[in-house]
Amino acid sequence: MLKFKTVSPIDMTGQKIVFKALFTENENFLIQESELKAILTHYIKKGSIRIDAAFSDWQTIDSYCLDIHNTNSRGYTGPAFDWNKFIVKFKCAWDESRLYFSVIVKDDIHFNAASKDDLIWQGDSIQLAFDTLNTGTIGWDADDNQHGFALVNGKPVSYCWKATSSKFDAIPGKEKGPAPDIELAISRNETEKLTLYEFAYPFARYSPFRLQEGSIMRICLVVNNNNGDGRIGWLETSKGLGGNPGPADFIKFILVK
Ligand SMILES: [Ca+2]
Ligand SMILES: [Ca+2]
Repeated sequence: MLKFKTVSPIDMTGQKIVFKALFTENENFLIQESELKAILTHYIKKGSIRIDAAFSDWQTIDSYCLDIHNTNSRGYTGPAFDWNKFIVKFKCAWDESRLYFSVIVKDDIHFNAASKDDLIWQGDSIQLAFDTLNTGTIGWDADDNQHGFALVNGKPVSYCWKATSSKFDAIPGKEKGPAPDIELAISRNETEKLTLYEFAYPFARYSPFRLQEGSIMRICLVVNNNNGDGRIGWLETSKGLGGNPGPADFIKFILVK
């Protein structure tokens, strides 16, 4: 194993690193450049997070930001939107049995009028996909999943567009549809213009990923924006979900203590 230190902490902002290896036998160099970036997800003591769309229980966890630098508006033809007005801060954490997310969305107008749960992505909403075995395939694979969360007419809604295959864990009934086993709270603060999401994935929803220090998968988080006149676009942690789907572009998601 090769240990090294980075100039600044590893996060979603890529740091360019260059590995240079000298082979003494023939004095040839091997130079490899790569961009180091990842979401580091910290352990939190079991029972410390309450799913209530209130975030005082997340104070010890650092947040990641998505802003104008993370926008994608593919397919949108409406009036120009100032993406400085739409900002997301999110956090993630794990304990021995659940994977937790909190997402704060600064959004002047919350709009989601989905007539069916599988259409929640067209309004203000979250889409979250896991590549649980970190395979990074070009298209979807049996170990990938995709869920969504939205406040529709004041009511929190969750939906599973793709579940991981039960061949990994023999858990039956993992198919498209509502995901009531994901504990979910969403609230809207009209004074502050904030939409607050908090949710926890149980085993059936992250399996075959394992909750232990050093576990790695790939994820993509998309936060859609609609102000009442169609899906303007979205903020994303990477490509691979809002547009052409597939985990090849997803960002690494690493469990640390
Ligand atoms: Ca909470
Ligand atoms: Ca909106």
